[in-house]
Amino acid sequence: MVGLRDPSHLLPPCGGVSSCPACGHKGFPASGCPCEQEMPQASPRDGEITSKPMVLFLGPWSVGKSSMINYLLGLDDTPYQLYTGAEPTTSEFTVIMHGPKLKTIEGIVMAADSARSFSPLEKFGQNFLEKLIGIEVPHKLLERVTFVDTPGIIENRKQQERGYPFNDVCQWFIDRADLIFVVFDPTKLDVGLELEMLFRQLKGRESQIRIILNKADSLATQELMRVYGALFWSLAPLINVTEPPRVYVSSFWPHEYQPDTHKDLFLKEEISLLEDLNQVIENRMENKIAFIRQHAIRVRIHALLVDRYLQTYKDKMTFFSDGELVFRDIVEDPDKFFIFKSILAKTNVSKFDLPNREAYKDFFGINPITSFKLLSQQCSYMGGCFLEKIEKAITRELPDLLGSIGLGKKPNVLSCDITGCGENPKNRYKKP
Ligand SMILES: Nc1nc2c(ncn2[C@@H]2O[C@H](COP(=O)(O)OP(=O)(O)O)[C@@H](O)[C@H]2O)c(=O)[nH]1
Ligand SMILES: [Mg+2]
Repeated sequence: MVGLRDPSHLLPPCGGVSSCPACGHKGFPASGCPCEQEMPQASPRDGEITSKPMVLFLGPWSVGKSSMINYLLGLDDTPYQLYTGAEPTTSEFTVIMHGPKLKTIEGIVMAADSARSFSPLEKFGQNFLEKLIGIEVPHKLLERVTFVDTPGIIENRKQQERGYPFNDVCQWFIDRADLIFVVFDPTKLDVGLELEMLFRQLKGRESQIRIILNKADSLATQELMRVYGALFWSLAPLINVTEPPRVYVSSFWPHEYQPDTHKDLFLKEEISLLEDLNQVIENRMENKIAFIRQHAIRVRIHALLVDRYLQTYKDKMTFFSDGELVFRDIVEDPDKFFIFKSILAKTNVSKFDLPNREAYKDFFGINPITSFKLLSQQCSYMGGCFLEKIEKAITRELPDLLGSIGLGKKPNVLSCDITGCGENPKNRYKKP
């Protein structure tokens, strides 16, 4: 294992001067308030819950994402090889999954198959489905994990030109990924708007992020150190966590490293990355339960907030009031009515879990307040109350389930597949 020096001293101080509306956090960077969460998306479907762990490859174009997948799966010089090149090559989201024989599956087919975890992607429209491709490969590693290759970020291209909501699609994958490799190469460390947007979307998924400084074989050791420092310097304002993310420095392709480069380091880094991948595969059940619990927490907070908006609306309404005006007043300035503060005061909600209040303007623009019922009215004699049930799931049932998995856990065959089952794991896919 390589002991990387603690690079936290490289992190510049938080640059912003504003304070977070959600929690009063001072001086957050341009990438947004660290305390605000996204609103809950549509409920997870069965296919998503039973799916294999997903590893997502993100980053600028031509940094070696497709080459890395080819390398990890040993696909180079086989008919399954993903296309790579120095120009922006991948324009599709490619899902590489296990299948009995090599097969390409069109996006429309994947989205139509409700047994697959990708059917919710249909909501991003036909233009996107044309840019979604599935490849089934009979590879052992893919029995346990699914890889997703993405089109690289191109800073000078406007999002609209892609013809589909690129950021929303990325967010969908980010929310579900068990491991997110954000790949860079030494020539593309500059941070532009698209990359900044990407890191904003990664907020809340910091523990899944691994930064890869790829193509390290193209630099001599001293130059590599400079680039490593520059990478942290560029990324620090974009990541709102005190602990710096794990950075893997190596060259993930099958060719020999250049003579004057730090070969031992690259090999050790690669082994660490494979161990990391193995951990994710081993923890898949825990991660799924954590995903469902995280979703339940968001749904609960959302329900409490909508309830608070509705209660405030009912309190303000008189016989002569114009409902539309009353509610607009509330939604324009929820703080005047202590909507968010009262949730913090009355319930055990963390201020860091509160969603972005601006999003509620859009939410109520689409879902009129009058279409909701108070939580106190959402109880039935047999079924109990909605709020109590979700609280029981968050505080008791899901943690109990997690505990029972921990107790019953045995080492599985898979760990041997990747690491060789020893103290010093072997990389099966590395050149001899
Ligand atoms: N020197 C070096 N070049 C690499 C490495 N990995 C990929 N490349 C080259 O970088 C270019 C872009 O690779 P590609 O996988 O298509 O990048 P993507 O756009 O991020 O998927 C190709 O010409 C690759 O041969 C590496 O580890 N070292
Ligand atoms: Mg590519």
